[in-house]
Amino acid sequence: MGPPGAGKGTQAKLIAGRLGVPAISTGDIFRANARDETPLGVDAKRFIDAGDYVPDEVTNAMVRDRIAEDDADGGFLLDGYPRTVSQVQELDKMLEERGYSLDAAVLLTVSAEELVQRLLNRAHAEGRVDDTEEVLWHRQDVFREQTEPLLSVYEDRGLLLRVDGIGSVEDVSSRVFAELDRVQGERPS
Ligand code: B4P
Repeated sequence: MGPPGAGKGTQAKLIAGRLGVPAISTGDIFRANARDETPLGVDAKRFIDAGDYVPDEVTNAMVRDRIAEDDADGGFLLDGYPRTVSQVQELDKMLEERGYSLDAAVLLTVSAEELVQRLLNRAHAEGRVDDTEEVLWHRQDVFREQTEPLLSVYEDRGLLLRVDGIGSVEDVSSRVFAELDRVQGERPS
């Protein structure tokens, strides 16, 4: 978890690689669908370009299908999901139905100024023409309003690991690995 540009996608790939599980990124799935101009992609693109979240029903159904795939049998990492209270409730149901439980929720913390700068750099490098500064600030507001309330949910469950997301990609992943190793060491085997 983390605000837009915190490096969720960047770190998700590294963590999933280390754990040998798939990284399931809702943002990546939406973008792949948008590129292929599927009905899901065309629908999602309107929301993403405006800096808003894709509606919960669409996102939840997509995750439900994805975690039912064979490669998720041995565990998986969710990147950018859940992002709303309703997504937490749906994820809880999905996990319960399949007999799974969450090991940890990793939050990457980064200041809003650094985030907008990173995303402007990415927009420039990757030609994401719709990532204007106005939309990027709106994304930060949407995170504060809709996703920040989730942090206390996972904190209350004793699952939230806060990791400083500032520094090189390697520094941040070392911190994430150290936190994951720490909680694994503390749990009964
Ligand atoms: P995401 O794909 O999740 O993208 P993001 O929040 O913009 O970026 P992320 O945090 O993954 O940062 P990244 O590693 O790319 O979501 C895109 C959109 O999809 C959302 O806005 C929303 O509309 C929709 N969506 C996705 N999930 C949804 C859900 N569950 N419900 C509803 N809607 C949903 O890194 C960003 C940049 O920073 C990159 O350029 C990277 O190179 C750079 N960077 C990374 N780590 C760095 C570091 N340590 N130092 C400097 N730069 C770094």
